[in-house]
Amino acid sequence: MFEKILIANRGEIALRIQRACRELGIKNVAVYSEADRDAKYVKLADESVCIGPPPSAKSYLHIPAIIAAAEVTDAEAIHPGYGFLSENADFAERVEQSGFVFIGPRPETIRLMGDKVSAKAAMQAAGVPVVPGSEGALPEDADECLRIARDIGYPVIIKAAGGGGGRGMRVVHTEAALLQAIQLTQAEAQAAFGNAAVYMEKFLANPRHIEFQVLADAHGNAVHLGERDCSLQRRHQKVLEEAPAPGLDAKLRNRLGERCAEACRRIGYRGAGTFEFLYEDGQFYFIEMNTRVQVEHPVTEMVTGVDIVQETIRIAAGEPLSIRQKDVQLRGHAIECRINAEDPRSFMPSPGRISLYHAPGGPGIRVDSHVYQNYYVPPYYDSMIGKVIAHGATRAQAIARMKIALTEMIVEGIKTNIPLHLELLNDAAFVDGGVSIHYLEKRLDKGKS
Ligand code: MV4
Repeated sequence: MFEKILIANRGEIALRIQRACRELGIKNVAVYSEADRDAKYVKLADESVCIGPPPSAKSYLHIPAIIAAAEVTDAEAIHPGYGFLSENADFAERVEQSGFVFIGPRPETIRLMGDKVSAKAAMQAAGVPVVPGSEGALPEDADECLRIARDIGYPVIIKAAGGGGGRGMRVVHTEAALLQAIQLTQAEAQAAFGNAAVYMEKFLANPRHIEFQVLADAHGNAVHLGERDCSLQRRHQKVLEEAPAPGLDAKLRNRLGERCAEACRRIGYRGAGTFEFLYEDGQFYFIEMNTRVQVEHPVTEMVTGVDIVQETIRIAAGEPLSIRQKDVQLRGHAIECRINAEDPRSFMPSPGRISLYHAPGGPGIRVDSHVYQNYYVPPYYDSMIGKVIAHGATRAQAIARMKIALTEMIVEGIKTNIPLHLELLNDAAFVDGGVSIHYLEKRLDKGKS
């Protein structure tokens, strides 16, 4: 096992990785920008290194500064967390070329999944059901494109191979609009990703977003940890996630989860990964794979008892998975609310000093947050200040516990989205379970009129 790990991230996930290191008996090194000098994860770290000024491009995204920090502290491995450099194949490569272990998949795997065309082809070849669409990237020939769209049937969606997470997409409803939409998406893709390749899929009107968590080690073992329903989102930012997905039956879960685990074995996947699916009319359609630990990993930890972050570290150290598929039992239900420093109606960021702070507690409540009373929320980064996770024997109990927790929670001096969460937890359609990816935005639109 490693003796010392450098954590190339900030905020709650830096603290989360630090806790995993402590439990494994590994020393940790925090890196921080000048804006994060007073952050809790910096104070609690065994060692810390300032890597630059506040803007991410000059600190948390600055590869030479991070590698230099690992060199001066004599760390053996680098954990990237989520966001920032976590899915940057060039970073993973440079970490390894510098003699450190990158805690995550091989650079080739990150690159394969970063290109959504090659990711989809690899998963389809490995037996994962995908959205019907073009075979690979769209050809130059206009008539060919028209024929492909006619075969799929309108509406279709054009997506950039270099996109993902909602960037570089365009829905097309009629044949008359197709060719211009392809050209526009290609031009945008070239400008945004330096890759003009686009592909086409059947556009699903009202799906849910359900994702499967997997863990795979370097010895060919892979397991799935069930799924999360992340349908409640606004502008491609998840707001509330839960596990398991309401109404999904165990047979379908295990069938699809095993397909994902088998795909990992086939491609030699290593580390934690997430298979993103759209789910409509009882069918799963793969769209993308994330090659990192995700923000919402705690709901899976709460229902499986598996520490996903510790597993990523063990896997990177070459150890076998600590669990087999038969050891993975789902217990109860978990919900995560992302707490953001933002106006609950306008969604404008609300950085500033937290003048009063009380974290919730009680049965089944977990709080993953780096903030504290008098902490100054810097304006430079993501507005998420933490996550409240509620576990219960049933979904109804998890909802009830979450409502109690968020009612107890006090965050003053900045605005937060806690009022929005409390509204959602009382919403009849949410309480029923199984709302689509468009539900929250539609509900927010109605509130305006
Ligand atoms: C789709 C889709 C409907 N049909 N693909 C958006 C993010 C990116 N990961 C894929 N996305 C979508 N792909 C087909 N064929 C609708 C979306 C989509 C979406 C997906 C997941 C979560 C939220 C979303 C919000 C809007 C659109």
